[in-house]
This record gives sequence, C-alpha cells and structure tokens, in this order.
Amino acid sequence: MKNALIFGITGQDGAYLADFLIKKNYNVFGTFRRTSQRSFERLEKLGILNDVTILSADLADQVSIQSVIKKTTPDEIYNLAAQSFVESSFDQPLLTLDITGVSVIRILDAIRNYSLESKFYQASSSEMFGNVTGIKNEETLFKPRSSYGAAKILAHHMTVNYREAYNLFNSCGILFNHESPLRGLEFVTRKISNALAKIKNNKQKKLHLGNIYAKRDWGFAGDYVEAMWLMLQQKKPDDYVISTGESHSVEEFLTLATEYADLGDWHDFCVLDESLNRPTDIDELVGDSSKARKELGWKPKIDFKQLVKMMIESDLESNLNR
Ligand code: NDP
Ligand code: GDR
Repeated sequence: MKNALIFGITGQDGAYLADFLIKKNYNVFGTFRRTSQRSFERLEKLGILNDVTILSADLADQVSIQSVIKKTTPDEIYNLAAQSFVESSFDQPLLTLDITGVSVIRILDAIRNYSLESKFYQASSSEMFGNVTGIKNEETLFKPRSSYGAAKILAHHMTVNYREAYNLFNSCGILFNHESPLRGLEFVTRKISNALAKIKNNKQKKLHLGNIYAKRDWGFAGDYVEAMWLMLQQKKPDDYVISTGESHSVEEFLTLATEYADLGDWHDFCVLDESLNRPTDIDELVGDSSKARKELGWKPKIDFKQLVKMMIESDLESNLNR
C-alpha cells in the first residue's frame, strides 16, 4: 500500500483527491490547521472521513510541516493548501504571499532533508498567466494580476528549481478553474448555484455579482484530481496545463444556471454591483491541455453544461432539505 500525504485535504480538491486515492487503495494522510471550529464537512459529504488519517499542520509553521512528512513517510505528497481566493489576496497580500507562495519552500526543504524519495505535486494555477491574450500552454509567459497569482508563480518556480537543483520528483499542474458541488461558497460559480437555490426556496431575494463579463475555462474538480495523480505516475517529473479548452463568461454560467433552476430571467433578481469588481481582474482564461492529453492520457469527462447542471441540482437538493 502506498502512502499519500495531502496538504489541504479539507478543501474542495483535497476531498476529491482523497476519495480518488482511497479508491486506488492508498493509505491517505491529510493535514488540517487549527481553527476555532473544526470542519471536515467535505470529507463527511463524500463519506470518507473515517478512511483518512488527519494530522495537524499549518503551512505557516515549518516544524509542523517537517513533523507530518517524517511521520507519514509519504510516497506521494500533494500540496493543495493555499489562501486560494483571489479576491482576498487584494486584502491580505502578505498572508497570501506567505501561505500560497513561501510555504511551498518550507515543504520542498522538508522533502530535501527528510524524504528525498517522495514524489511532489504542486497546485499551480492559470492565474499565473494573468491577462496574456490567447490560449495558454506550458510555454506561455506569466503576467500575474494579483498577489495570489504572484505567489503561485513563486511557488511554481521554486518547485521547478528544487527539481533541477536537487533532483527531486516535483511536478506542477497548471490547473484552470475547476468547480463542483463542494466548491467554496465565495467562488462565483458556487455563489450563483447556492443563491439560485435559495431564491427558488424563498430564502434569498437578490444575488449581487461583480464583473459578469469575465471568461473562465471551467472544468469539474473530480476530473482534475485524476490529472494530479497521473502526473506523479510518470517516469519523469514535468509540468502540465489542465483545462477543457473552452471559455465561458460568468454571464453564460448565470444564464444557464437560471434556466436549470427554472427561475425565468436573471435580470429580475441579479444586481450588478461595481463594489464587487476587483482592482485588477483577468478578462479571459483558456488553456491548451494537449500536452497532458498526449502524455498523461487525460481528458475532462464533464462538460460546461453538465457542470452547471450538477451544481444547481446539488444546491437545490440541499436547500430543500435544510
Ligand atoms: P480550497 O480553498 O477549497 O482549499 C484550500 C485548502 O488549503 C483548505 O484545505 C485550507 O484549509 C488549506 N489551507 C489554507 N490555509 C492554510 C494554512 N495556513 N495551513 C494549512 N492549510 C491551509 O482550494 P481548492 O481545493 O479549490 O484548490 C486547491 C489548490 O489548487 C489551491 O492551492 C488552489 O490555489 C489551487 N488551484 C485551484 C483551482 C480551482 O479552480 N479550484 C485552480 C488552480 C489552482 P481550511 O479548510 O482550514 O481553510
Ligand atoms: P478565480 O475564481 O478568481 O478565477 O480563481 P472566482 O470564482 O472567484 O472568480 C471568477 C471570475 O468571476 C468574477 N466575478 C466574481 N467572482 C466572485 N468570487 N464573486 C462575485 O460576486 C463575482 N462576480 C464576478 C471574478 O471577478 C472573476 O473574474 C479561482 C480560484 O480557485 C483560484 O484559487 C484558482 O487558482 C483560479 O480559479 C484558477
């Protein structure tokens, strides 16, 4: 049985990856950080909380990172932990640079000192490309538009540097947006699906949104965690773009979600609120994942319409039961 250690197991991707690895017969360890109220909600929703071993570690704390790596002797380490909300990175740039960026060096150095054989996956992001126009691949230059994007670039370059300098098996997945019924409520897709379910059930009247003209390449998180695993099963470490290759605007997501929720015209309940616009945003992100499709044999299974439907149906059902 292989040991896998997931930093960020309580997040959206952490939960789906843990589920995926359990089905592959891995012994799964995951980290949580101490907060005033523990939440393993996503692991509970997938019914896997009792199938994983939870250990305490905060990415701000080198000692705890070293300790979990020594304790678990992992064959594979997945770093999915981060301050992952772009909007918050404008309010908390230093925290974001530390947790999303610098912390990765803490993990890399712990691997170098205590666990040289561990394969390492770093969650890089399409936010690193910023407003570079056109379809993005592994060769595209980075021009970030937020401290989140800048932090991910630092983490990305350091992961590559430790691979080259110390011969570590480090791979970066440059993932474009991926969503699911387990997505955090502050991200725009889940904010929409959750609000529509509440409006349908007379628990909310209005939905305030910012820049609905932004376009993103949205896939399903369940499909994307398979790509993470595939990267660590290759003979050599490398970096891969993971995306669907299609972009859709927030407005398109909203229109389709409104249709699936059978709520008529979104103009009747949606307020365009300029105070929600970011100081700098990215107009459009669309990725070319042909390298991953060719070398990993990966492709997304769920398309945009199926994703919107899945999220709406899940929120309608849980709002009915609440
Ligand atoms: P989530 O925000 O759902 O999960 C983030 C995880 O990081 C949570 O488990 C969170 O713990 C943990 N975390 C945050 N701060 C710390 C800290 N100081 N110490 C330890 N753990 C911490 O993100 P996703 O699952 O959506 O994303 C996973 C990774 O992939 C992130 O690195 C994200 O930046 C990146 N990414 C995501 C994309 C997407 O579209 N989802 C696209 C590209 C990259 P807690 O539960 O306590 O908050
Ligand atoms: P993003 O996701 O910033 O792409 O980062 P988010 O869903 O937050 O925003 C997508 C786009 O929608 C616009 N938008 C709004 N966004 C939010 N959250 N709330 C709103 O009310 C709203 N109105 C319009 C935003 O301006 C933006 O253009 C996600 C995260 O998962 C990152 O961790 C990851 O790295 C990237 O995707 C790829």
